[in-house]
Amino acid sequence: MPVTRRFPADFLWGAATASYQIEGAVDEDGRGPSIWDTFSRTPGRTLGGDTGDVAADHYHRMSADVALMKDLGLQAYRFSVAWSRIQPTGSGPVNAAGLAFYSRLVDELIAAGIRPVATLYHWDLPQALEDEGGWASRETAVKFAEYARILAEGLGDRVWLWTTLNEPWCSAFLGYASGVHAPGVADDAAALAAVHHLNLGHGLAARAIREVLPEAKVSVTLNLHVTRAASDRPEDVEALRRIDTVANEVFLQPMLEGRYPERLAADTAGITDWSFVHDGDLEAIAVPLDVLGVNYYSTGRVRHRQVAAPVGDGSPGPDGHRSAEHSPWVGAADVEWLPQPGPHTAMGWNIDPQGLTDLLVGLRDRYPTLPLAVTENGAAFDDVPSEDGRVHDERRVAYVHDHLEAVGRALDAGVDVRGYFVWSLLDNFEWAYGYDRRFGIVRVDYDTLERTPKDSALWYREVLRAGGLVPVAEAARLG
Ligand code: IFM
Repeated sequence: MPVTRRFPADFLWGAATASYQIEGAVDEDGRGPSIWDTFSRTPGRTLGGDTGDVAADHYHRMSADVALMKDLGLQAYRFSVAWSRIQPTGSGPVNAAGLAFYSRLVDELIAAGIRPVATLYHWDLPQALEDEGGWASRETAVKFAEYARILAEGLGDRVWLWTTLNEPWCSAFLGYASGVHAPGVADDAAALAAVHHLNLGHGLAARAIREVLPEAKVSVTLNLHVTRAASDRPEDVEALRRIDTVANEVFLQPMLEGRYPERLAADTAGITDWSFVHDGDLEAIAVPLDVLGVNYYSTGRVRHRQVAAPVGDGSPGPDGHRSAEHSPWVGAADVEWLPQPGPHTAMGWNIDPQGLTDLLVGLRDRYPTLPLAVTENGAAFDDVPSEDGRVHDERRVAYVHDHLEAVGRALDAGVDVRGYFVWSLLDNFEWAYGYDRRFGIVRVDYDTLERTPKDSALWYREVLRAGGLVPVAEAARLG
């Protein structure tokens, strides 16, 4: 098979999923309820009223799914742990059956030659902790570190890479500002408190993991927003700065530089006084990282708002999450998001691979010694099986191909990118969009729960075999 671009021999090829999106079995083996159980069961919160009750039934099909990963040649698998399986109420003793599930998963991955990459938190907070204030409460950060310690003790050095948080921007701003994600709160001050407690939780959890496992590799995954200003007019440049601050800098700077952005307090002055930041917190947050995980899907464009914001600014933003009434862009009310030229995915997100190159190069320029990994990248399309039973998802193949090219250009520029994880291994519960949006390289038939590798999975297997890009046209032949 022709190889159009070679990647470094030690480049890690993987796929990613998250607990609530695939596991199902929400009432089994002592698992406690999470905020996503509550949220998805609340009428009107998810498309079609979908819940993660069954999802892809991975909890019962884990061994077969690992066999599938092996068949696809994955070198690493990024999964998340459901906190409420480990501690049903988010604190207190370990639920042995819950821990045993992840222990088996890790063992089976290793036996299959696949490196386990474990994320501690991918949005499914135990409901009992939300009842006590959730991420708006400092106590949640402290409990998160206790949970991290339990996992480090329970899974130990079998985990190849630990990730504290997945996309804390979504947890804070979609969960507590726009409220389109669980717990569905619309309170800007709570969202900013959540930002800080997520940052603090990250730092405390990283320290707890390293106390148990001094050799552990620790990371965090951020969905950094690649946004551009509509013009170089000062007010548009200022609009971009405001978005960058609450989208990216509010996580990057505390985690990597031990400070909050200089103008953050002024930007958010009418909302909070940041008195929840205590002495010593920033030192606790700025733990050394072994790798920074980057999730990337699309880009955005902003300008200074010309007219007063309508109720619910409806900004699509690169995350495409609209709220009827509330914006996730706290402290940036006079910023307007502009539609991006296509093509778009089924999420309505524009396809802009160069944004990924720019992001990786920009991070290297700022943090030259920090290794990076693309921990999520992929696309939802309305793919349907053909009469031959296969799923010819050529648009997903092209999307992944072009974004791997973009990673390649970053590597050419000398950026230290260690790996790539396609989102997602399986079709799954896409949060507020329920099962309506399919991101998998493997199709899941939600009636039978049967798995069918799409052409993208077969093509990706060839990429992994070759250790580099193979032409998109090969996908049709393979399928
Ligand atoms: O499905 C999500 C995932 O849980 C987090 N990152 C973005 C994906 C696509 O929306």
